Amino acid sequence: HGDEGTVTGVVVKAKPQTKKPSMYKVLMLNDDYTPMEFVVLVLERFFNKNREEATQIMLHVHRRGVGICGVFTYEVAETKVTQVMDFARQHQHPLQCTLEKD
Ligand code: TYC
Repeated sequence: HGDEGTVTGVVVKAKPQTKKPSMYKVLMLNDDYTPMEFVVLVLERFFNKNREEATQIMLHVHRRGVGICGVFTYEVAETKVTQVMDFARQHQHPLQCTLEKD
């Protein structure tokens, strides 16, 4: 009797009330038919790249097969992909763009 054993405590940690959203990469894929100039235009128009940055990304995709256009929250990334795919289709280019969790 007397001692009923050690009382173990439960550690309660304050949870941060904000959490960072998951981020998504928008990827551009190479193909044999889309003109280089069109890819540069897409990177300038939809990803706010200047001519030099856009050219570097385009050449990276051309040589390596895939490249990163930018990293965004899911909703923004999905909107970019849709905009690029619609724009490419309007111009009858096979350019492909996709999204991948960061
Ligand atoms: N490979 C294309 C060509 O030689 C250029 C190109 C680059 C196409 C990047 C798509 O995402 C791309 N005309």
